[in-house]
Amino acid sequence: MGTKTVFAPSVSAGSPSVSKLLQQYGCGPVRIEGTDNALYERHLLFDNAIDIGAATSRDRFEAFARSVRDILSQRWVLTEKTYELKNPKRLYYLSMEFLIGRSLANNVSNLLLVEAAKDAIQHKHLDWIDLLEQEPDAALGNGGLGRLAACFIESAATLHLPAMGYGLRYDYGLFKQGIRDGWQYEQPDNWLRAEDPWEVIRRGEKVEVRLNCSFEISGGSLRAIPGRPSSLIGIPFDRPVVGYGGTTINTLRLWAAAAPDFFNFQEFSGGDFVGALAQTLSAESLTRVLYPDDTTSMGQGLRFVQEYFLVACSLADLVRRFQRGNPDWSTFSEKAAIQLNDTHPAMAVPELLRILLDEAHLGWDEAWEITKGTLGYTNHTLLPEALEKWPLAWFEIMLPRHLELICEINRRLLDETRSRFPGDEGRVERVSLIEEGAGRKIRMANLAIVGSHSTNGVAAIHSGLLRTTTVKDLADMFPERFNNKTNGVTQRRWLLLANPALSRAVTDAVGDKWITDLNQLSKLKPLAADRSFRDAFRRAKRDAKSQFADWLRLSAGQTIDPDTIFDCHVKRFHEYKRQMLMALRIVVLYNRLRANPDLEMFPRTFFFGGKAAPAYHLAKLMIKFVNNLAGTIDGDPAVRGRLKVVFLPEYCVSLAERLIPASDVSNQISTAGYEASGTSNMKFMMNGALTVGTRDGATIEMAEEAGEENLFLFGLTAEQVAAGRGWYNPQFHYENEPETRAALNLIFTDHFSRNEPGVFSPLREMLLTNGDFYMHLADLTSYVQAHERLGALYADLDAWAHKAILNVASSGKFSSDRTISEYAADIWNVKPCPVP
Ligand code: NBG
Repeated sequence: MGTKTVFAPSVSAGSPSVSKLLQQYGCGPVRIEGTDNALYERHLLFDNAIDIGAATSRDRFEAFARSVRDILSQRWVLTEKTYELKNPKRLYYLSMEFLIGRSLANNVSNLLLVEAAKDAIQHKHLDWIDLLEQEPDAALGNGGLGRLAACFIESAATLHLPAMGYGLRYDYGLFKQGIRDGWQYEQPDNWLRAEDPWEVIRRGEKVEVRLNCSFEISGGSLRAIPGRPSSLIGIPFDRPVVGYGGTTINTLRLWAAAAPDFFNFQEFSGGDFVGALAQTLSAESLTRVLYPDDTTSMGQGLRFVQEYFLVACSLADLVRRFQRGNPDWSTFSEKAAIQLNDTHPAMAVPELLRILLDEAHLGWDEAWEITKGTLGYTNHTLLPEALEKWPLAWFEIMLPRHLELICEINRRLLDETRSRFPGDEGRVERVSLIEEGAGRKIRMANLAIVGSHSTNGVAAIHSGLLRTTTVKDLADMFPERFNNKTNGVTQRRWLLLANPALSRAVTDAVGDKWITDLNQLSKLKPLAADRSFRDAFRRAKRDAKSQFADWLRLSAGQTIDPDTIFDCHVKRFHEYKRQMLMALRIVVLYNRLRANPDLEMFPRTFFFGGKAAPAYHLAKLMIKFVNNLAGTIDGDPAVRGRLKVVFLPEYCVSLAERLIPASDVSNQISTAGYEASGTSNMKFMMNGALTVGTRDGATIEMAEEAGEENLFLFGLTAEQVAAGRGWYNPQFHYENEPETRAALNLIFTDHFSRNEPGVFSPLREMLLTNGDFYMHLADLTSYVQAHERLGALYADLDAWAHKAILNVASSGKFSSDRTISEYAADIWNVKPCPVP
């Protein structure tokens, strides 16, 4: 693995000379390395005052990353200055999650400094791979929702939009996943153990957040002490968000919680030393850790305060910025658009209203119009267990003013409902912001919809279902607010950086404009039939596969054969994502091979990767099953060399960047109607994998773009799933389908759990006796058949390459540049503000 594997030279063609670039970054004669005042040497020696000869890999990484930050710093400052000067409407993206991954290679690439960095590495005899490996993934997110936010802010910067991300600076990101005896165990992700070279702390811009109560935190849970107001301090940490080309460098601002520095000195000197310090501890605990659940709302007090803290800090900050350049509050929504990434920051509705009423002293009507005009809300899931509802009592104790405002919003909403739909009390109950009952709750999705001018889903089918089922009554009342914005991913990270061999082949064939205009890939369509392009495509895939195999051998001691079909299912473990459906398919194949050793079948390697929420026992059991399946198959000489199952622990952004380019097959097999969009499906498509999938989420649109004949779609549609709810019975499939029955029997007779009898019986309940809510058995047969068609195609190398190339060529729509342009035009009304 040499340095050539990381940098895609495709970008050097036609890119400006290094000296010109350094001028763009205002760096004058300062060089990255090699002279007395070069950046790298200075950082290495002086930042930590170490002997250069004794520097560790981590020291070298930090020095290199800081050099890159130095280069971009003046542009970064200039970007903000330009916005201050031109005073454009700005976009603020509020998200509890930003799943950033690593930044070094991405920043170097987006700054167009690949060649310069290469030179520096050569002169300094640095090991680039080793350097990159020193950077921990910034895993401040769970999965798709957080990774989407990271792609979005990169696209916004590339499109020169005056945009800013706001999130929380968790001391601990998503847990690290280990596997012991097949079981997942969690370990803290101490990603800030060593100082992060990208972030800049801005103590001068701290904000104060007031709450109407105080807290005690013990054993990870929060106890509120009513009637004793307190405040928290939000300290901003800024990270550069480099747009491709390095002209716009936006900011991701992450808040860390701290105790106020004026905190109770009286108590301190009065002798309550421990009590006073404990206050600091509890304040800082607030942003200590990311909640590791992606699709459940857990109703924890600490999370509630985290959400409010994000909202309060961010709004105070952006309001302060607004006031610097704008004397007139009435122009607020012409100067700021705020997008709420899911309901997590939905407290922005009452918070903004409060600011406009209590601080700007506007009247209700004007304040309310401005609030709605400024806010937009994105829904990311229809799963009822994920729709946040917070106890009204918590608002009462912590945020009584906000509760008062919510009640007034609700009173007006219900009045309007009653006058528009007289006598329809059922509807009134459903649209209400308050769920009545023993413990009254605030429905955060209703609040976000009512308090904003736009509600969007993340793929066409999902936006449709949102409107027609999940929040139908609100959609009836405010139809003009509802719209769709199909997700996208940034091709800079997911193709240019992650897949240098394919990027090069693409650029050689159609030029490099695709880097900022992914629709250019459609020029590849005619080349699907071109022998030399097919060869180049195949070589690129083969390269990526053997590189992945090398990496797996070196990092985990696992041997895999790059000449098998790489058949992948990587995402969070969840029943609806149906990892068990893929596992059942493998058991069916296993049975076939055991019964008929001469069966013709192209050998396959199955990859699973993903984490389960720590409290989601069934998902953890699914991980255990996959691991046991892998072990049993490995130990069975009957299928050796033909089937291999690999569970990849610690699936994260960096692992996705290695695996996706190496994949032949992408499994997108959620129960139709349950995966809002999916985004890895797009990454696989861009990288030339073929999709086997249900008609769900954005996979439907992928098939529209590429032609259904170029994907392998199967299974029940969302309508069929919904219609089958009343009568579906998995027992029918068990009784009438011999292969289904044999597969389940093998599992239930402990073939994969010889030493742990009965361990998988909850899977039996899930799949069979408890009704198979996600309808695995209904789709198993057609799923197996879809893969048979795919296997037959693989035997014809040209036909396979043809389809795969057509998929790459049709992936243009799934750039987050397209998605962000749509948000900017339809929801935000934010225009580019190029930095000179
Ligand atoms: C997830 C959906 C995915 C979707 C991403 C990004 C949540 C709550 N939702 O299907 O499950 O691709 O959001 O929109 O994490």
